[in-house]
Amino acid sequence: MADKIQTAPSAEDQDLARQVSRLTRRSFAVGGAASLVGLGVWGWLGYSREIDKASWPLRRMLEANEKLARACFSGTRPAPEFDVAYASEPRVNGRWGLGQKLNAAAWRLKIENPESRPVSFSLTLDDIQALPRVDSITELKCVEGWSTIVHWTGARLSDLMAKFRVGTRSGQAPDSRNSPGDLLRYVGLATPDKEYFVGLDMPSALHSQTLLCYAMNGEPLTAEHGAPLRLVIPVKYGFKSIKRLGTLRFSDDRPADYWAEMGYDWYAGM
Ligand SMILES: Nc1nc2c(c(=O)[nH]1)N[C@H]1C(S)=C(S)[C@@H](COP(=O)(O)O)O[C@H]1N2
Ligand SMILES: [Mo]
Repeated sequence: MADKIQTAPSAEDQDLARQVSRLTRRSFAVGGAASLVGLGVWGWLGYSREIDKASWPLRRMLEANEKLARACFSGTRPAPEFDVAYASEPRVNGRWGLGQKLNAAAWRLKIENPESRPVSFSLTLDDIQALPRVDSITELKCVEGWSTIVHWTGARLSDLMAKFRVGTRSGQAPDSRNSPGDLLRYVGLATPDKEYFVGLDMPSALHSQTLLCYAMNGEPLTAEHGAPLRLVIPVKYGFKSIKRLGTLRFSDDRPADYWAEMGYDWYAGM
C-alpha cells in the first residue's frame, strides 16, 4: 500500500467530525456531571430503576455510545487489516452453545425470513463454501480487555444474503444504496441449541468484513472456536462473533442478545 497522503477532508468526513464532536461534548457533559456527584454515584446507580438489566444512568451512557458509534460507522468504513505475520491463536473465550457434541454431517444453517418467501430454508456447509472465499486478518477484541490478531477465512454474510435473497421485504437481493427501505432492520443469530444468541443491525451485517468463517489461521475451525461455521464481525466487540452458528433470522424486531441481556451495550460498536 502506498503511504497515506494528507488531503482535505471530504464533506462527509467534515459532517462526521461535527457529529462526533457534538456527541463527545454531550458524553463529557454527562460524565462530568457524574464525577461531580462523586462516590455517591454508586449508591445512585445501585438504586436506579433497571432498564434491560443496567441501571438507567448506565443505560443512557450506553445509548450515547451507540449514537457515537453509529455516527462513526458509515457502513463501508473498514476495521484495520493486518499482515498475516501478526496473526496468532486467540484464547478460547465462552462456550455457551457449544455443549452438545457436534455432528458435522448433520449440521445445517437454518435461514428464517418471515417477512418474505421462502419463509425458511437450510444451507449446508458446501453451500457456504461455494460463496466467494474471503481472507481477512483482523483484531478480535473482547470487552474483557484482551485482543488477538486472527487470520479468518470464510464467506461474506452480504454474499449469502445476495445469493439467497434474504434480508429484504421484496425478496430481492439487498441493495443498501438504491433501496435502503427494502432492507429489514436486523439479523438475529443463534447457536443450534439457542443457548447463545446475538443481534446485529443491518448495516453491520452487510459490512464487507462481516464473515461466516470456516477456517482460522489457515486451518479448519476447531469445535471450541466455533466449528463448523462462526460469525466474525471485526467492527464489533468479540461477543458478537458468535461461534457454532445454527440460525440466521431476518426481521424488523431488534433481536435478543446474550450479553445485552446481562447489561452490556447491545450495539457493541468500536
Ligand atoms: N457460541 C458462542 N459464541 C461466542 C461466545 C460464546 O460463549 N458462545 N463467546 C463470545 C466472546 S465473549 C468472544 S470474545 C469470542 C471469542 O472467540 P474465540 O473463543 O474463538 O477466541 O467468541 C464469542 N462467541
Ligand atoms: Mo468476549
